[in-house]
Amino acid sequence: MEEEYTLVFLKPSAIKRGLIGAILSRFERKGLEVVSIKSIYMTREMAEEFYSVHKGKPFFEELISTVGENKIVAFILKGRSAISVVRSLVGATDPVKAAPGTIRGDFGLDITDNLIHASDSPESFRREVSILFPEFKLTN
Ligand code: 3AN
Repeated sequence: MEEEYTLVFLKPSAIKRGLIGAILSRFERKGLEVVSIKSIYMTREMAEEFYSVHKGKPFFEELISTVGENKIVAFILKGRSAISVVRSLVGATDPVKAAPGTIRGDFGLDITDNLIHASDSPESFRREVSILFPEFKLTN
């Protein structure tokens, strides 16, 4: 598998708990390159667009209020099979079920406020990057 890009963002609760360094260091230790990093205010509109595939689901409102109208830290990572590597470091959606040693398994408990988002496919990466890093070009 060629080098690929993935997008990660830390949800507001991870920032409030002071977990930026602890989480980022796991990706760096693994050997992923931090291509870009930013701290941004995610508006409700951005959150609704970002999570539009979940619109209509019972947890949608809670999800939007968990991440919207608040500061997030987003980064673009690059490396061999970066999308699947990052998703395994992140762990299962429900932190109760996430394996110990994963980010959600070690730091989380709430299913909606599960600390971190990571792209699940190259298509998702392209869509997500256009929302959070509209200036990003694949030549980076
Ligand atoms: P993941 O972030 O593990 O890829 P997705 O894409 O299925 O999970 O869901 C996006 C976000 O929606 C999750 N990070 C979580 O915040 C929330 N979510 C997903 N499934 C549930 C659920 N069953 N109950 C509550 N919140 C959920």
